[in-house]
Order: sequence, then C-alpha cells, then structure tokens
Amino acid sequence: MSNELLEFDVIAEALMEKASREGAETMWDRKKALKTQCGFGEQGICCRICAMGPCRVSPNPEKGPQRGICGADRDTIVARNFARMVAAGTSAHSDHARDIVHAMHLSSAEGPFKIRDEAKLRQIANEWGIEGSDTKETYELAHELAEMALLEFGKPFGTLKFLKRAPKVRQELWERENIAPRAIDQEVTTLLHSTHIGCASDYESLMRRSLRTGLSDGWGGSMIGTEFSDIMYGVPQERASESNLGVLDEESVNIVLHGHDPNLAEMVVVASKDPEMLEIAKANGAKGINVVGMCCTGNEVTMRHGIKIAGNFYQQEMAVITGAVEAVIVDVQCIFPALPNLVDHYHTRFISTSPKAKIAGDLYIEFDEHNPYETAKEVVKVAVDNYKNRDASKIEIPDLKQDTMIGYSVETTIGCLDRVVNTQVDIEGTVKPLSDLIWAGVLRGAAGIVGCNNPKTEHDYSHVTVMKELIKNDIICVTTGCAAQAAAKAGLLQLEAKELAGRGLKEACERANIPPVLHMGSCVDISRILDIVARVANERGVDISDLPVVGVAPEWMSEKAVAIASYCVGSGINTYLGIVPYVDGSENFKKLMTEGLMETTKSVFVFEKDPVVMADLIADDIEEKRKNLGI
Ligand code: SF4
Ligand code: MSK
Repeated sequence: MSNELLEFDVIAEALMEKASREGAETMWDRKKALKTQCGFGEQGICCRICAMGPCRVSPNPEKGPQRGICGADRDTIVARNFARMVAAGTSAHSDHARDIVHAMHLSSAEGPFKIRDEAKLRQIANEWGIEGSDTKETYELAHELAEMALLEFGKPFGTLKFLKRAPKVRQELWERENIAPRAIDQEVTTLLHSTHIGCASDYESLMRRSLRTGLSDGWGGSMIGTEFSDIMYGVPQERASESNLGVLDEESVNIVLHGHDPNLAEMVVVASKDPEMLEIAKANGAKGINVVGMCCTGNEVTMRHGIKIAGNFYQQEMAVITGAVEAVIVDVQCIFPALPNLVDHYHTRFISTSPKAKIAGDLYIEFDEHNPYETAKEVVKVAVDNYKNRDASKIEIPDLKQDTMIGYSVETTIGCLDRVVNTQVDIEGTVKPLSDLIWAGVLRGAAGIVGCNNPKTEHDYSHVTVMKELIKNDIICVTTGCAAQAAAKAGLLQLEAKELAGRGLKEACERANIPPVLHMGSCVDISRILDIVARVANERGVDISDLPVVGVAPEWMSEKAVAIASYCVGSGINTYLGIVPYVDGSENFKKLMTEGLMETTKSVFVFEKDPVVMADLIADDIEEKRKNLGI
C-alpha cells in the first residue's frame, strides 16, 4: 500500500500489537497506566514554585481554598505557570539557534563547517548594517555576523535586529505596549524572575511579559536559527522525497536522525556517503546506508537534502519497533526518555550526542563542534557495525510510504508563486504574486499549521482534517514540524493533492506546480512564516493583523509550542489551538487570552478541540479579515 491519499495513518495499530507481543512498552501503554491525569495540573492551578507549597487551589470558590500559602490566587498561579512554559519554549528554540551561530563562528573555507549560501550571508550582513558586506572576505564576514548574532542573546541595550522586518505599524504597537523584545537571554531570565515567589502576581502583566519573551523567540532565536542554518547549509529548494516508516530499507543499515539541530545531522548525511563507512556496511552484508529523519532534525535534512522522512513525534517508538533500525541518533528536544529502554528489546543502538540532552541509558557520543565530522563518522560506524546484530524474525517494516514534495523556504515559495503570473521562475522575486492571489480572492487566505502529536487526540487526525478542510476552502496551508510530517504521510504534500483543493487554490497549484500544503521546515522555521507574512503586509502597507492569515497548532504538546503561539499572537496572528493549555483554572486569564488581547496585540488565542469546527472558525475569521480589508 503506497502512494495513495490516505484517510489516516494506519501504522500504529499493527506496530503496537507487535510491541506488545515482544514485551516492548509504548507511549500509549504509559498513558493508560497514568489513568486519569491530574485535574489540578490540567487546569494550571497547582503551584510548586516555592517550598511552602505545593499549593493546589480549587477551581470552584464554593468548594475549596482560593489562595496558596503566599496568597497567590488562581489568576496568578495560572499566569505564572503559563509564563514558565513560554520561557522554557523560548530557551529551547533560542539555545538551538545559538549552537548554529557557534558553528558559523567556527566555519572556514577548509570546513567541515562551511558557508553554503554566500548570497544569504551577504544579504543578512547588509540587513544588519555590517560595513563592507558586499566586499569582505566570506569567512571574515561570517565570523563578524556570527559575533553580532551572539550579541542578540545578551546585548545590554536595545531591541532585536530582526524586529525591523515587521511592518512599521506593528513595531510601533510593540513599543507602545512595551512588548518589543530585548536580548533573548534577558527576556527568558527576566520572565523567570517575574514568576519567582513574591514577584509578579498581576496576570495581565505576566501575559504581557510572556508575549515579549515569546516575541524574542519568533523574531529572535527562531529567526536566527532559520536564517543562519540557511547560510550554513543552504536555502531549502523544492525537491521530491518520501515519507512514513516504509522509507526504512530492509537491506540497508538504517539510521534514524531525531531531534532538532542540523549541525550533527548535516555531518551524518555526509559521513553516510563516506566510502570507508560504505565499505564496512557492505562487509557486514548491507546494501548501503539509509539515513532517514524523524521530527525536526528530519525536517532540516529533508528540506536541504531530500533525506526521507521516517515519521513524526509519535512514531519515534514505532521506528524502533520495526526491528530494522541500526541506530537512533539524537541531538536535542522531543526525544522520549523511554527510548533507551525500548531499544533493549531490539538490536537498535540509541546514541545521544548533546550534553544538553544526556539521556539515561544511552550510548553517549558527545558532538565535538571542533571535530564534527569525526563525531559523525563515529556514530555512523556504531550503526554499520550493528547491522550484523539484526534479528530477522523481528523485522516488520510497514509497506507504507508517500511521495512528498518539500523545501518551500520563503525564497522558494516566492519563486514558485511567481510562476502563476510570470512565465519565468524568479527566485529573487517578491511576494507580490502571492499577495495579488490573496487580494484577488483566488486564495482566500493562508494558514500556518504547525506543532506536535499529543496522545490526548488521535495522532495526525486533527492536523490532516484541518488541512483538508482549509484547502477545500481555497486557504493555502504552510506547515512545519510534526504537522508537516503528518501532512506528508497523508499525501497532502503531493502535487496530486491539488485535487482536494477548492477551485482557486487548485488553479494556483497547477500554475505554480506546487502542492496545496507547503512544507516550510522545522519548528524554528515557523519564523519563515513570520517572514513571509511580514513581507505581504509590507507590500500592501497594512499590519500583519489585517491579513487573512491564521496560526494553527491542532495537536501541540511542547513548551516550544506555547512560545510559538505567544509570538504568533504577539505578531497579530489569531492562533488556533486544538489542545487547551493549562489555563482553564482562571476564567480571567483565559478571557484575556481569547478576548482581551485583541486590545493589546489585535489578535487572540482560540481554543477548539474539534478540527472540523476549528476549520469553520478559521474560514469565518479569514472572511472577516477580507471584509475589513475591502477585498
Ligand atoms: Fe504556594 Fe505561593 Fe509557594 Fe506557589 S509560590 S507554592 S502558591 S506558597
Ligand atoms: S519536533 S516541538 S514534537 S513539532 Fe519540532 Fe514535533 Fe513538536 Fe517536537
């Protein structure tokens, strides 16, 4: 069964049965064992910020205590818990970005870290006002730009450089509302300070500070992560790939790259082609080395090399259960601590590589940024050596994969949409063709659909349902992270998926030769969505909040998603969440999120669990925006 437009991913059931036969445990077993999850935690009204606690307050004034020992009420406790999620999410994206910038600082003509996109290096250097950006020697300029970027994390004065990409009116709003983000580390630190016992208790102030920190992620850490990865590893171009666990190859050494950071993954891709490694693989009886991607490391390497996508967040265990994976190599974020136990049931080696994500029970091979290629070879060697330990009786690779188009960076998307109005592809073009399509009503609007899987909902179902409903209504979707992989597996990233689109979107897809859902990359690449939206707003002379665009996270689970939602709302984009964050315990805070923020940021959070209802709400939202624009 391959290359059909699937209604839904059917792999999990078969592999879960296999796991249970083989005594291996999965996330669903653990969820079941937890029974009912904590109602206080779910509503965000449990506080353990200081050692007088933990304090659980009651959601009902008639039925229990309304204040913790220090006097914090439900509004304060909920707002502080929310703020801490934003701070943690921002720290994760931004620290990832810092590693990319460090790698750029180590880059040289001799490599292995090299500058692959010199034009983008010079463009960003120009944008940031470096003198001689057009003439300086490449690596001299790269090092100067990297130092400037490192200051974005800790500079003592001023706001972030990329804020200038936003429309003037949005920049003024940020200044007026006192939410223009300063140095990234400062925003994270100061928000954590605000949530310390005895600091901020005003929930509105905590929300404002959360927005500012979130904005330091979107227009800071994430944007730096994306742009500097492009400079180092190349701007993604449209290309074909394949997705789902059927990309594992029974006759090859299978290496799963999982996590988020492209620094190691890029080197592993090169090392997997090293003749020495290939020779060992063949000597061990394998046909070759098959590197596949999982979660956002997977998105990074598929966007730039067409590396096949094994799956998204919920499939990290499924991949191991196939019995056909020689090594899972991880860097940071979204890695189950359960994996080392799971691999004990198979021959798979679980290799962690980052001191920031040392995982109990792993085989730890630390990524050495001064000798990155040596580390990559070492981990690949573990995998190829392991091929001979396979247990043939345990191998069961689902016969399921989809053709997938990927690589829609801002530059590539602009180039493709230029084809709708121009005969020649112009990768240096502008967003005018895109905004013309929206203004003419051929496309009603755009939705950025992002985020994880969450066992609170049937995996991939909400992602795929929302996307299908929206494209039917001529709303073009751009997607990142595990949502993008859900779309890939469901066939929505194939050119043929245009048949599921409304008339306008279908025609645009035909003329531009693109799918109706565009894969824009990993979680940090949501900054690409900010970038393109800002360009359209600038081109039309309006604010981002005026545009018929929305942010959507149907199945999110990570703190990073809370930071993302906060920067989307802070940027003027109504943001739809299919999982309600832990805020139900405070009507005031929830009302602020879903209504009150309209006054501050001109956009709000919307909570809706049903993906069909959510899609209807989004379509109405987009039509309302069009009416207000008079288009
Ligand atoms: Fe309890 Fe207040 Fe301490 Fe939180 S900060 S644990 S509410 S005493
Ligand atoms: S990997 S943050 S599960 S999208 Fe970026 Fe997927 Fe969510 Fe991690």
